[in-house]
Parts: sequence; C-alpha cells; structure tokens
Amino acid sequence: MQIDTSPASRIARSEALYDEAQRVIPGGVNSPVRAFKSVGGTPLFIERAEGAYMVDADGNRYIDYIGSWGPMLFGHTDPDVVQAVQQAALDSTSFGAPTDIEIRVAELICDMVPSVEKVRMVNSGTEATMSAARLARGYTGRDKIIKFEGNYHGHGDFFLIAAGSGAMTFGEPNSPGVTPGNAKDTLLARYNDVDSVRALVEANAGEVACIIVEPIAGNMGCIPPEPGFLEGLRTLCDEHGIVLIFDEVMTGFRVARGGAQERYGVTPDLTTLGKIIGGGLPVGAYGGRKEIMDFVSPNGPVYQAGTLSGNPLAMQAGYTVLKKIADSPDLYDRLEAYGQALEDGMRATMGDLGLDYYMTRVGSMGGLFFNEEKVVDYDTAQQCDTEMYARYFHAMLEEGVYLAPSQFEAYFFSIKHGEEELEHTLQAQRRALEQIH
Ligand code: KE4
Repeated sequence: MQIDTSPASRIARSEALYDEAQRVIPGGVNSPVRAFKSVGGTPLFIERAEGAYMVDADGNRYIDYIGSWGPMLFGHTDPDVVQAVQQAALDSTSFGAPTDIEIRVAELICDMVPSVEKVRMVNSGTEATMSAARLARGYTGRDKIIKFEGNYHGHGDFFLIAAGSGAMTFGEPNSPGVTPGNAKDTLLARYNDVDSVRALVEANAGEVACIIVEPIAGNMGCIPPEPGFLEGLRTLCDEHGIVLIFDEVMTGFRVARGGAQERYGVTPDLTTLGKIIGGGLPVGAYGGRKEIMDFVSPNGPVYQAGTLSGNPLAMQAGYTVLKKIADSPDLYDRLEAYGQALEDGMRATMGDLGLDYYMTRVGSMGGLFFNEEKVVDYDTAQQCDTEMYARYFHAMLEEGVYLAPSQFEAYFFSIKHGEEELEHTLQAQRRALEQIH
C-alpha cells in the first residue's frame, strides 16, 4: 500500500471545502472577489473570528485586514453586537411591519451624517445605490447618470460599466447581461478629473439626473480625492440642477463619524450607506434632503421596497454599532493612531528595502499599490503590478496576515487592532517584501 508521506497542506480542509462548494455554488463562492481569482490559490474557508482575528477551517489564525469588507469597525464578535442580535432573535427574526428600532437607527444616521434628513433602510449597498439613482432620475425627470471609471457601486445594471472592485479585477468592465439600453444612459468620467465631468454635463445639457461618486475610492485600491475634486462636483451639480450622490457604503462611519462628507466638508444631496451600519448583518440605506427623500414611495411616486428592509436583527446590530460610534468621542483618534503607526512602519520598511510602491490611507482604510507612480484614477491603478501584489498577498497569508485578495481593493482595520497586531503586521510585511521583490 502506497503511504502518502507528503506533508498535509496547511489548508487541506479549505481545499476540500472548495471542491465541494464548486459543485453547487457558482465559482464556489457567493461573491466573486472571495474566490482569490486575481491572486490565485485556494480561497480560505473561514470558520470563526474574534476581535482582529479570523481562523480558517484548518485552524490557521490571521490578523484580519478586510473586516468583512468594512463592517467590522469594532472587530469581530463585539459582545454588545452579539448580545443584541441574540436578544432580538428571541422576539422573532422578522415581522414585515414597522418597528421602534428602525426609528432609532434612522435618528442616529440623521444625527451623524450631515446630508441626511430622512433615510430609507434596504438590504445591501447595491440596493442603496440602485434606489438612490432611481430616486435622482424620478426627482429630476432626467435619464442620464454620471459615474467614474473604477468606482464600484454594487452590481446594479447601470453601474456595471467600467466598474471597480471584482468587475475591474476580472477585467470585464462591461459585464455580459448589461443591455445597450442601460449602458447608454450611464456616462463615464475620470476620477479626480472635474473637467472630464464638466465635458459630459455640457455635452448632455439638461439630461443628467445625478453624479454618483465614491468620495474616497475604495474599489480600485484606496484612492483619496485630490484637493478640489469633490468641491468641483458640488459646484457643477449646483450649476446644473444635478443630484450629487456620495456612495459612502464603504466610507460611511469608517473615515469619520459623518463619513467622507464630514472629513472633506462637502455635502451631497443623497448619501448611500451600508457595511458598518449593519454591524455585519445585511443592511444598506439611502438618505438625504427631505424634499428629495419625500419622492420615495409611499410618500412620493418613486417606487422602492424590500421584504426584509429594516429587519429587526439587522437593526439591533446596526443600532448597537451606531450608538457605540456616537458614544465614543475618541474612536477616530484611536483608529488614526493605529493607521499612522502602520503607515510609518510600512514606509520605513520600503525605505530600508529601497522600494517605492505607492501607498494611500484615509483613517482606518488604505491601500498599497505595486506601482511606482502616484495612483489617482482607473488608468494609473491599471498600471499596477498585479503579479507582484499576488505574491505579496500569499507571502502575507503565510505570515498570518489576511489582506484583500486583489490589488483593486482597500484594507481595513478595527478598534481591536492594537500593539501586538501592529508589530506582527510590520514584521510580516518586512519578511514578505524581502521574499518577493
Ligand atoms: P453590497 O451590495 O456588496 O452590500 O455593496 C455594494 C457596494 C456599493 N458601494 C461601494 C462603495 C462598495 O464598496 C460596495 C461593495 N464593496 C465590495 C468591496 N469592494 C464588497 C465585497 C464583495 O463584492 O464581495
């Protein structure tokens, strides 16, 4: 009998699960970026997580720098969130009727997000952005929307045009199934280039309903707005009666209590939210000026609905997180302190190794581009060395650090990332970069 003496793979269980998963789930995953296609290798099946750490099906432990792609601002298994969800479940998991807790969540969002006077809960960021764009079209009576190459607003048909995130990673900027009819009303501008927007607005005078933008791009890596970019969009929208939508699904409550709009002092007409406001449960929201939001059914003619919108478990989780944010005056200072130490350590390593990759960070989200020139938009992001990123990703995984499995994503950390995690991450990065470059 031939005895297999090869060392069992350290991810044998994930490999087995991946085989099983692919038989019944497209690509073995329920969201494409999880499949590790752009970095190669077997996606890790995660069994549990706590604080700043995730543990995979083989028992390997990682410092987590995706935090479920943003929601885990307070780390995994925050005891207050867990308790709130457990308690809510005892009263049923859904009613399909209005509840008190939905009012409390809406009040907290209205209190903390400058642009939001009224807000509607939905079940994902995609639903939030689709609904906000439909509302802008209904409110203005215009058809066209302007988005930016490399910005990702979920998988709504009219957004999957030169999308960021997974669509960008797969190099399929125009996804099959998006009809020419949809695509024709979506106009593409260049991120950080107000002139490219002005040209579209002037060429489509009186036809543009909204401009939707990630105020900090997080789906082509992390790209902050250049000075004047967001202000320029605000001015253009004021001049032409266009609805300005900040897609803060990722940046909302991530980069400041009032999101990017508070951090940069530019107030949109509508804001979309998600991720953090659900504490890890499926939640999205769109909100803004009363006069626009009152166009939403049943008050107004723009229809939008959802069986599980405002779901009591998700609302209890969201309320718990939002209340912790509202009651933690030093939260963003503490996140900034970790972020600055992480960035300083990474730059020191780059200097020691003679590397000059391009690095960005805004609060507790950031990116490392394997590109020697400044990355400001889709084109410069595309010039990144994605092969090098893939080697870096796997080298960091071997070191127990779980980064985003794509160059075209951001990293996130939580309030539970502390001294021990910082030291481990910086040592891991030094070893990883020494190994790959
Ligand atoms: P969801 O439909 O995935 O909840 O949200 C869509 C969305 C909308 N707007 C922005 C700015 C977003 O970043 C997202 C979703 N972000 C990705 C991460 N790049 C989710 C991860 C995934 O697709 O699995």
